[in-house]
Amino acid sequence: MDLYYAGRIPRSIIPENQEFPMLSLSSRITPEFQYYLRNHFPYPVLPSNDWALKIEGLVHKPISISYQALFQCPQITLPVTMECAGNKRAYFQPKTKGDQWEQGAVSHALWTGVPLRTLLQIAGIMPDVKEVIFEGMDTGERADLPGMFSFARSLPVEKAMHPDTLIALCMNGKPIPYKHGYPARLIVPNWYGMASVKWLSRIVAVDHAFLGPFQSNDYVIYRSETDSQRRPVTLMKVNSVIAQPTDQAIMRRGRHFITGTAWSGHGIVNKVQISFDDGETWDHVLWIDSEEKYSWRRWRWEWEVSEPGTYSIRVKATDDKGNTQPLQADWNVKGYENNAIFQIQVYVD
Ligand SMILES: Nc1nc2c(c(=O)[nH]1)N[C@H]1C(S)=C(S)[C@@H](COP(=O)(O)O)O[C@H]1N2
Ligand SMILES: [Mo]
Repeated sequence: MDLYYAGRIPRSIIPENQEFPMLSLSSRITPEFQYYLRNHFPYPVLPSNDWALKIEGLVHKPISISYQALFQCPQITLPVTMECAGNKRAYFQPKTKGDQWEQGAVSHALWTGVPLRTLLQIAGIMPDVKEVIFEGMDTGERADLPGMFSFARSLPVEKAMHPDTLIALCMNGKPIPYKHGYPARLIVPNWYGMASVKWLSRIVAVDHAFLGPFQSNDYVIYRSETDSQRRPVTLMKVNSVIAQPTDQAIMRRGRHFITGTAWSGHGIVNKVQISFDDGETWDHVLWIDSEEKYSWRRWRWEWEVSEPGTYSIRVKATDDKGNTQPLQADWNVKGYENNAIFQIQVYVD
C-alpha cells in the first residue's frame, strides 16, 4: 500500500480533538502527524527546563526525577494500539452527548519508556497502596462542576506495577510530540486511551479509591442516571474498522481491495470475517500484519465485482479469548465502548 498524505479530521477546535484519517491507513504504525488527538483542556504551557516527575504519597522516599535522569533508566519499546473510549460515539442510537467521533479515534504507535514499576520500586512503594494517581499539567473548567481541574486519573496498583505500564518518553523513536504529552506520558497497553495520562507532572500512591471527575464522573458505564450497575471503563473491547472503501463510495466494476484493521484489549484478534449479505454468510479476510501483543492487525479482502448495484459490506473481529463484536451497540449514557459491527454501503457502476 502507498503512504498517502491525509490530515487529521477535526471534531472540535478548543480543546483540540481530531481523528486519525482511517481511510489513509497504509502502515501499521500511525505517523505522528496523523495520530488522533484527544484533549479535555487547552494544551498546557510547555514545562521549563527544570521539569521533573514527582513520585509521592505512600512511598518510603518521595522522588523527583529529571528528564535526563529518566532517559538514563532502562527503557523498553512496545507497539500499542490506543483507542479513545468515545470512538464510534457518533454511531450510537439514540445519540449521546460529547464529541461525535466516527471511527478514527484510534491509532497505533511505538512507545519507548521506563516501566513505571521501576520508579515505584525506587521510591519504595508501600504495601498498603491500592491505587496510583497520575496528574497531567493541563488544567481547565468542566461544564458539570465548579472550579478548575487538572486531568488526573488513577490505576489499580496491580496495573501500575505491570511491567508494560510505561512512563513513555519517545513515540515512534523520537521524543513525544508536545500534543501527545511531552515530556512524559503514561502508556497503559490494552486500556482505553483515557488511562494514558499526557504531560505528567506528579504521581501519587494512595490507599483509597481516587474520585476525581475524570475517574468517577467520566469514563464510567451506566445506562441511566439511576443505574446502580456502574462500572469504570478499562480494557478496550474487540473492535474493527473498514478503511477502504469508504461508506457510500461509488466504485467501478472489477477488482478492489477492501482493507481495514482490528484490535482488542482483551487479547489478540485472531479472526476477522467479512459479509456482503447482511451477516448471512461470512468469509475470512487475509492478514496484512502478524499477531503481536497490544497491536492492531491490518487485514485485506480481494473483492471481484462484476455486477452493477448496491452492496453492503460488514466486518466482524474476534479475539483469542472468544470475544466478538456484537450486532447491537451496548448503549450507555456517556457513549463509550461502541464496538458494534458496522456496515457500509457502496455503489458499483
Ligand atoms: N493530561 C491529559 N492526558 C490525557 C488526556 C487529556 O485530556 N489530558 N486525554 C486522554 C484521552 S481521553 C485519550 S483517548 C488519550 C489520547 O491521547 P492522544 O491525544 O495522544 O491521542 O489521552 C489521554 N490522556
Ligand atoms: Mo479518550
